[in-house]
Amino acid sequence: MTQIIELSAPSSRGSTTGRSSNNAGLGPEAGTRQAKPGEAKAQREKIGQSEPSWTIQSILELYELPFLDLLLQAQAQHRLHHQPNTVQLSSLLSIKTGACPEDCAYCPQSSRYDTGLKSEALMPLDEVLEAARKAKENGAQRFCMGAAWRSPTARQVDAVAAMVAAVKALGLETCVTLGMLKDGQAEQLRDAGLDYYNHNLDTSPEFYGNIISTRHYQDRLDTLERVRGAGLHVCCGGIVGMGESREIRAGLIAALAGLDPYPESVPVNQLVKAPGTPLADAPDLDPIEFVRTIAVTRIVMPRAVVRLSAGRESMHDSTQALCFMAGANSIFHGERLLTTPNPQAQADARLFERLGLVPMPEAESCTP
Ligand code: SAM
Ligand code: DTB
Ligand code: SF4
Repeated sequence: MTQIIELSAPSSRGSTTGRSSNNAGLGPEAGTRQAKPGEAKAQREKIGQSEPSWTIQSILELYELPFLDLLLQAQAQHRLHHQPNTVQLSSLLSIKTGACPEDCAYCPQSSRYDTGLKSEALMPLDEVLEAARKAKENGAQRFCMGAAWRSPTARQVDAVAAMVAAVKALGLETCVTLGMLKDGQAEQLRDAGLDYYNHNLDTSPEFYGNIISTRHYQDRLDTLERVRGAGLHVCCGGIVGMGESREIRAGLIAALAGLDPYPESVPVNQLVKAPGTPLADAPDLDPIEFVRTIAVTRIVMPRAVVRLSAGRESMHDSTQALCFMAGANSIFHGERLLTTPNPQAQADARLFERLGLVPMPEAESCTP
């Protein structure tokens, strides 16, 4: 029996989930399947032990489902673990831009490529706070600060820890992405008030060497272990649309699901093709394949918040709508990602209105 069937089998999912995938979620019973905030957490704790371990083959079987069956399964899983029609809003700020020594083939901030990006030193605390205040006014719940570093020095972590403490004091959830961490740095950031550390696996172990040569997969895993060991929430995902095969995408999802436990937050980035990078002319990924990737991620990591991350600026509203149907429940909100454009807040507000989506209540967004 494949894991596609096991997903809906009463014995593998606990007593609250025992229904056939064919009637799950969207039929007349849909109302009774929507987890209320308190229930969702209790349900997850019950389910925790019995989640299947995913192989690349079983993930590929999900990918190969008829599109509508896949979407239905994904939305059904979504409704077991998350409040439907709610989307978490994070805002991003590049606190240190460009001049990165790493050679990530997708990244406009690598010093190895001539991308025309103007490098900027670490931002002063007051400017970071001003940006965080604005993000909060505009409805963001989480403020994510990104730095173009391979790995931060002790002094750089001191400076970022001060930013984390100040942003947290505004009543925002905090997230940073600073590259690889050394022993003790995750604990320092946690003590400053950090909620999430973002560190992406980016792609499958097999494909990694095609994209990055200046660090190894194991380096990423080691940092993720330090982050988890410090008790921080893990935000870890990857990028699709880098010319990889479906099997590579499945390999990425298997690697994410194999983290123990799997990340609380999983950003799925569609490559933003930055001029000057080796991937500037990567072939477009079929939007349906992108939606499939979101759906498979949702099914394989049902309790995670799945973030429809980079790439929305060039994505049709209908594709985004399908991504929400497939279980995406977080976005970056605000007109910039790190160095590239993101949809205008007004455009997102219109899309939410058209789709009947609302921002996720804060209590729901922090501890999935
Ligand atoms: N330097 C740190 C690191 O690499 O961990 C933190 C910042 S880095 C820009 C954060 C993540 O942004 C990367 O891991 C990658 O997944 C994503 N990213 C960077 N450039 C991208 C692009 N052009 N399109 C999509 N995602 C991108
Ligand atoms: C993540 O997975 N995606 C965000 C965030 N984590 C830091 C970054 C996307 C960057 C897109 C390219 C840019 O704007 O520079
Ligand atoms: Fe540097 Fe991070 Fe960009 Fe890689 S992804 S080049 S490590 S900023």
